[in-house]
Amino acid sequence: MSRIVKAASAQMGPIPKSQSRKQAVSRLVAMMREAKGRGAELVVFPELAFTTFFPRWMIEDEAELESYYETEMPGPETAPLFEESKKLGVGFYVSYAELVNEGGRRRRFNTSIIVDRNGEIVGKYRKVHLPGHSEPQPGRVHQHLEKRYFEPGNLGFGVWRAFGGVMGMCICNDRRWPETYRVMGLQGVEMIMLGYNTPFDHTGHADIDGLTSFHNHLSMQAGAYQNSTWVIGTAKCGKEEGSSMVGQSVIVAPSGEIVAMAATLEDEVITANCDLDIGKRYRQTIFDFARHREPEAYRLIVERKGAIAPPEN
Ligand code: CDT
Repeated sequence: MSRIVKAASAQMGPIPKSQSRKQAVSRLVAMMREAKGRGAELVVFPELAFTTFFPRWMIEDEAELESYYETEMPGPETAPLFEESKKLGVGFYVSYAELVNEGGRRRRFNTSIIVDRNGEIVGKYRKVHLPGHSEPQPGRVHQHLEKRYFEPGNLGFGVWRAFGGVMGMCICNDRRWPETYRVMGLQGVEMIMLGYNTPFDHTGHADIDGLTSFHNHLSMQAGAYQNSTWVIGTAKCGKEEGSSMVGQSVIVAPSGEIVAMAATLEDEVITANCDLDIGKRYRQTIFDFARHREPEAYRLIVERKGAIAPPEN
C-alpha cells in the first residue's frame, strides 16, 4: 500500500520593505487556501516568509533590526496562518527570524517550523549554515549579512513523525551541503522541506553566479536521490528591493527527478502527490545504508583524515 502525502510548494514573489507582516501573512493564507483546493494537506513556504529579506542591508538601528524578528510563534500577526491551518486541516513549513531569551541572553536565529494539520507546531529547526558575512563588503550592491544577524543553529538536524511519514527540514544555504541531507537520511527521513532566498549575485563571481539556477536544483536533486527522500524547496523570488532572486521552486522525488516546478517569479502554488514508499524502494536497494556503508571502511576513511595536507587556499 502506498503512502501518499499531497504536498504543495507555495512560492512567494518579492515582499517589499513597505509590506506589513499582516499583508505577507494574508498572501500565505491565500496560497494555503489554493493548495487546499487542489487537495494538499501540507504546504511548504519560503525562508523568512513574513518580511523582506533584511540581511541584504546593514541595519544599525537596533529597533529597526528587531522589527524583523518574531518574539513568539504564533504571534498576533502570524496567528491567522495557524488558524487557517487548523480550519482547513492543512499543515505547513515556514521560516522566520527568531528573537529569544535563552541562557540569560538575547539570541537571534534563522528558524523554521513544521506545523501539523491541527495548527500545532510539531518541529523546530535553526539554520546551521549561515552564508555571507558579518561585516558589510565594500563594493557590493547588496550585502548578505546573515552572519551578523543570526547565530548558527543549535538544534541539529532533527526528524519528526508527521503527515504519515518521517519529516525533516532545513533552510536555504543548508541545501547545498551533503551532510544536511545525510544526517536526516541516517534518521530515516522521507520528506525534507526547505525555503530559500537566493540572489543571482550571491557569490559576486559571474562564472559561479551564472549557474545559480543549475546549482539550486543540483543540490536538492542530489540530496533527494542520495538519501532516498522527497525534497520540497520553495523560493522567495523575483526582484525584491532591487535584488533579483531565483525562483524555480520544486518538488523532487527520491529518484532525484523534479515532479513539479514553479514557472513564474511570483506567488505560485505547485502540488504533487508524494508517495513516501518510493523512498523506501531506494532505501532498500541502491541506498541501503545498513548493507552498503561498511563500518570498517568508514573507520579507515575517518582515520585517514588529515593524512594528506589540505591544499592551501
Ligand atoms: N538565504 C541564503 O542562505 N542564501 C544563500 C545565498 C547567499 S550567499 C551570500 C543560498 O545558499 O542560497
